[in-house]
Amino acid sequence: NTMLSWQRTAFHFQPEKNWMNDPNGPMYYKGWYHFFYQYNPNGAVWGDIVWGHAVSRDMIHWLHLPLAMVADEWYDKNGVWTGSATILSDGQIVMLYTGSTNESVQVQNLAYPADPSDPLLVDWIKYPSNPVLFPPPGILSKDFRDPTTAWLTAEGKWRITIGSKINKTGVALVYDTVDFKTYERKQGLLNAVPGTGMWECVDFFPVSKKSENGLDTSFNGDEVKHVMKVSLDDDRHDYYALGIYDEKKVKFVADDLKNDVGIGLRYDYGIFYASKTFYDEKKHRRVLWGWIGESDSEYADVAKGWASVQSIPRIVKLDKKTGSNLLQWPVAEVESLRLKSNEFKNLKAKPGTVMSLDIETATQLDILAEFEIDKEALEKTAHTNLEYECSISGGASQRGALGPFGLLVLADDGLSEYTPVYFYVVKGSNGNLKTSFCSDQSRSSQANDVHKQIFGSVVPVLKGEKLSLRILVDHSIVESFAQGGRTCVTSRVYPTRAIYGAARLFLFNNATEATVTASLKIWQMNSAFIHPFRPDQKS
Ligand code: DQQ
Repeated sequence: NTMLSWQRTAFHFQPEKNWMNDPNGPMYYKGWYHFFYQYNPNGAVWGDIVWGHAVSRDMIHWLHLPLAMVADEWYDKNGVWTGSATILSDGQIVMLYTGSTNESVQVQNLAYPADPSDPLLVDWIKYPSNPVLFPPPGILSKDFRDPTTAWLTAEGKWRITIGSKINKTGVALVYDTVDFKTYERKQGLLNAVPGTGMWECVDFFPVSKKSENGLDTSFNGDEVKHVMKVSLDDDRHDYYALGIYDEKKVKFVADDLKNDVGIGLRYDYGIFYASKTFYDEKKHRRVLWGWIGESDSEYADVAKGWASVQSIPRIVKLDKKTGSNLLQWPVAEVESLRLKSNEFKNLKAKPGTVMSLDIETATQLDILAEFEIDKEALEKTAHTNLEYECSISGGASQRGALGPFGLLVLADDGLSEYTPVYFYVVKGSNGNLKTSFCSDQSRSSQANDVHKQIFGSVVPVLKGEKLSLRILVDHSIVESFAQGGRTCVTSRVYPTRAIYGAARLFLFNNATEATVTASLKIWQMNSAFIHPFRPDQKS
């Protein structure tokens, strides 16, 4: 359907056609980044799930490979579901994944490369004695899935965790193994949070308190905090907590139990689910992948013949300045797609301004922007008890003294369609400023079969910091990062007019009091030309 073909992204990973969901088994091996994903080879809706596979030198330019695993055994007949890779100390690769059996029981299975000397890892063998794990007593047969990457214990065993639920409490079960074939269930739970329901795609990894580098999953010690991430099936968002992992007690204890209810931070306040990290030993960083679904109708997905994209891989690290959240930032490799740039320095936007930024086309962009509110307005603005929450606000049209201001992306000339990505600052009753970072889809499209929510959350802004944002615009995806990645918001938008050459970019300030000074650098982005692998590219 050519009417809808503009929605295909140019530099976000997606298969050539059909449905995709969770990232699976990401890793770096013999010079190649490997990416597997939940895939329906038969259509643009979820079902018949198998493992798609692609490889890349830089996590931006991808080559599609044949399916890695299909549903050809009784123990994965109803789906080759999500799993993770572990690279053993001798370089061997172990893949654990969930199979939905012929009777729809969730079991864990082992697979490994048929030829470890093949850097592309094209062929996979399923362990002949699969499954290696069945749902344990007290766990329902459909509540046992998505094994993590394994990490080493002090006694030299490999440990994994698997998400589940007990009544309405989301839980992470723990198993130790030596050979990945037989497992010992550890008593207790790595973590459990009442009321959160089924935990999908648990991820568990260390982040350094000192270094900017990422850490191998097995790393532990005083210089480390642990991250526990769960994907909540009930509300389809990825939540995380920072905390301490006690290996002996087989327990993760979140730092902030009172505000968090154990697991209250979000990777992304927009559309971002079933995410998974891996340690990239080539560049010593921890990299996060997340599934970004559609927010149009299933009917539209079938018409366009595909559904879902993956986020640009993000580096994840501890925010050393706050100590209480992660930072996420697109891998530097995406900058290799930057083409011509435009710079705008110290643009003054008075209250109520909309200013066109003349940059030619505006469908494939990398935008960096900084904003400063004039001091006078900051001082004279009255304190208020009003709270601002992006998702229940009036979006970019709700005016306050100190916001909203930011950018209108994927806008058309007449502003019949636009997506504001903005800051909204409130001066609280104690005189402190509280900043929200939001993405407003309410006027993003003339189409009426698409979701038009307002996404976002509070973003910590420390003394002396300017407000800063980065936005990656790629046709139907807007991936936004505030304050170096403290708060991230990803949305899908489906304009009908602001497409191709008709798409524009505007600066806006809809505050009533504040004049805002903005400086921006905006790059046109090349396409990544993701395509099937051809043998001449092997070198
Ligand atoms: N997707 C997979 C499951 C996982 C869910 C099935 C999360 O393994 O729990 O496609 O999106």
